[in-house]
Amino acid sequence: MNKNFPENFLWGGAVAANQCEGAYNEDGKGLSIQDVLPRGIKGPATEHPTADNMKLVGIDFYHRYKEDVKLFAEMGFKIFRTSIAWSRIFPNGDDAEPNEKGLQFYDDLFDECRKYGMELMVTISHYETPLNLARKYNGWVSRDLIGFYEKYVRTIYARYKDKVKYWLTFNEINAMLHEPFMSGAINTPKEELSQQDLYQAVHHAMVASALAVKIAHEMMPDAMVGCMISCVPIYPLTPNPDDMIAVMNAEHMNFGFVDLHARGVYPGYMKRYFRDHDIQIRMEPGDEEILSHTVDFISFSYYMSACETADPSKGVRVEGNILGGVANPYLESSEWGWQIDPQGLRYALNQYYDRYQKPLFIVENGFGAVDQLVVDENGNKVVEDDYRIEYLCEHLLQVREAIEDGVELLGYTTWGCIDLVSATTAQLAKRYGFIYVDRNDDGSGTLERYKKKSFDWYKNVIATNGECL
Ligand code: BGP
Repeated sequence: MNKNFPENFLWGGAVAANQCEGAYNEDGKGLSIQDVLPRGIKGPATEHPTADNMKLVGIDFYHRYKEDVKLFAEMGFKIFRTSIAWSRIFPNGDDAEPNEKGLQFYDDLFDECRKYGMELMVTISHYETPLNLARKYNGWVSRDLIGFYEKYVRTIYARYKDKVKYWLTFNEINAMLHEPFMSGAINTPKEELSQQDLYQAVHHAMVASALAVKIAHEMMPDAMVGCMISCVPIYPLTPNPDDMIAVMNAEHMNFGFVDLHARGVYPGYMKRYFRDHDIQIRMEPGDEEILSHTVDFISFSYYMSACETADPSKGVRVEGNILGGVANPYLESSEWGWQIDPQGLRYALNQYYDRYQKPLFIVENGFGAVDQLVVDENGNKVVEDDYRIEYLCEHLLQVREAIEDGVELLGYTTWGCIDLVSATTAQLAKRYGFIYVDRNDDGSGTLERYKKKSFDWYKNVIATNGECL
C-alpha cells in the first residue's frame, strides 16, 4: 500500500530570533531576557549582557538572512518558521511607540522568503520577552503584561497581515511551569515562586494567548493561529496502576494548556489542582469570554518521550526538552541525554488528534549533535551527518503512519534548519542544522555556512513529498 503525505503538505524548517539573529543591541533593539542568560536554563541570569553569551552574536542571521533564506529555498522549503524578537519592536515592552527599524527588518526578511514562494509561520513570543518586563513587572505574574502583549500583537498583525498566514501565540507555553524566567519572564527565583503566583501568571498568558487568537480572527480572516506545546509523551515505568495515575497527573500538567487553548475552558482536573493546592485564580470580568476564542490548529515540538513512576526511588531522572522525566530502559539517548523515540511521535499525533480533532502541525523536531566539518576528496568542506538523517527519517516514517491513522497534519518544520544557539544550554556545539555555521562556543569561527549531507537528503524528501523515505 502506498502511504503518502497530503498534497500541499508544508515542509520546512524553524528557528527563533534570539537563537540566530544576534545583533542584540542594533537598530534600536532593547534587551530581552535571553541577553542575560549566558548559560541557558542552567542560569543564573546576569545583571547585564556578558561577552560569553553566544546569543549576542548568534549566527548573525540579522545580517546574513538573505544567504540563509536562499539556501532554505534551495532545499525547497514551503514554509519557514521564525519568531519576532518582541524587544526589536517594543524595546522595553511598555513603550508608547514601536521601533520602526525593528518592524522594517521583519518586512525585509518576510519579503525575502516570499520572493521564493515560502509561507511564513511566526512565533509571537519565543522565550524572548523584553527584559524590562521581567525586571519592572515580574513578567507574566503581572496582569499588565496582557496589555503590553496585546499592543505588540496588534502592531505586528497590522504590519504583516498580508505576508504571514500562520501565527503561534507563545512557544512551548507549558514550559512556564518548569522555567518561569525563560518562559514567563518571571524574575522571582524558581525556588521562591509560589504556586499562586505561578498559576496566576499562567492565567494571564492564557488570556493573552486567547486574545491574540480573537484579534487575529478580527483583523486577518484568512490567518491560522495556533498554540504551541512542548510535547513529551509519558509512559508508565511499570504496569502498576499507581504508575498509570502518576502518568495521568503528569500528562494533565501539559494537556491543561492544550485543553484551554482548544476547548476554551479550564478543565475540571485543573480546577481540582487549584483547590487541592489552595490556589485562587483572580479572573476579571471578560476573561472567560476571551478564553472561549479557541485556536485554529495545535502545534508542538517533539524530541523525546519519558517515563513516569509513583515511586521516585525506582526511576532515574533524565535530562530533556525542559520537561525531562524518568528514563525509559528501552530507549537510547542523544549526547545531551534526550531519549530518542520515533514511535512516540506517532503516539503523540494520535493522542492529540483523538482528543481535539483539530489540525496539527509539528513545528519542531530534530537531532542536536556535535558535528565535524571535514574536507572531502573534492576539497569541499562537508559534514557527514548520517545520524541526523537517520533520526529525521525514522521520525518521518512514524509521521506517515500517523497520517495513515487518520491524523490531519498541516506540516512539519525541523528545528534549527540552520545551526543556532541552544535554548537549554546556550551552546552552539549542540547543532541541529542542515547547514553548518562556522562558529564555536569560545566565540571563534568565520560564521561561514556549509551544506551538510542532510541538506541534499531533506531537499529530496521535500521534492518527492516524502515518497523517498
Ligand atoms: C525547544 C525550544 C527551541 C529549541 C529546542 C531545542 O524547547 O522551543 O527554542 O531550542 O527546544 O532545544 P535546545 O536548543 O536546548 O537543544
